[in-house]
Amino acid sequence: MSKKGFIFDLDGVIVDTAKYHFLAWQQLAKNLDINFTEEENEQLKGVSRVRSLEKILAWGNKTISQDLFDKLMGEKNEEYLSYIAEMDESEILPDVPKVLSFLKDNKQPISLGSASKNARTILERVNLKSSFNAIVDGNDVTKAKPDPEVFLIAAKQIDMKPEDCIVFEDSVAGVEAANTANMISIGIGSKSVLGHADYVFNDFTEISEDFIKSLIEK
Ligand code: B16
Ligand code: MG
Repeated sequence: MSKKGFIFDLDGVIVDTAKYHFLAWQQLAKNLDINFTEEENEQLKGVSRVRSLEKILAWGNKTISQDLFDKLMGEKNEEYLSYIAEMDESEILPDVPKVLSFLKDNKQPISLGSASKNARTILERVNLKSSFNAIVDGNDVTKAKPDPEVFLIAAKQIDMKPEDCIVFEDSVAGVEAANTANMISIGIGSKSVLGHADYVFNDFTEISEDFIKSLIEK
């Protein structure tokens, strides 16, 4: 069988941590008297921590000092980590382990490509760290998605050319990053949001082994 590089986003693809980000950002917004909605939280998917806080402050028409900004970012992360600490394997999204095992059995290199600085902790919690040949996350990049940097580094770490890589992504910015990197983009979510991806599936239960084989042989 030929070889392709498979790059997975984390939040929204492997686990649903958006709900924990939401709870932590909501607490922060409440303390600042800002009304923060689930719709707004949707717009923070794939967006870095710094940029997320900038957006929340802009929605609430608030300006704060750099010191307070840094303090709030720290507090938000502490709260987020308290939810992460409770995670276990039951939070892995349906059929993700099946797809990872299929790729491993067929000797396909696998990398993580996430914006999160907590990616390694999350993978450890859900016991998936050893499924990845490389892990590239928010600590390894200088430019956030939609910049392709995270996926280009991931491709390099698994010794694959960008055009031989396939990216699974749930965010608009992430799909854009994969497209810019000249990789095949597979959107996980709704077609109405991720219409710019090469393929879109609601979740991994819709992705067949035959489809993955066809990508490998492409
Ligand atoms: P952290 P992904 C992203 O992860 C999340 O979708 C986004 O909501 C979050 O703000 C970002 O990570 C940074 O996360 O605060 O843990 O560094 O989807 O790229 O895996
Ligand atoms: Mg994501």
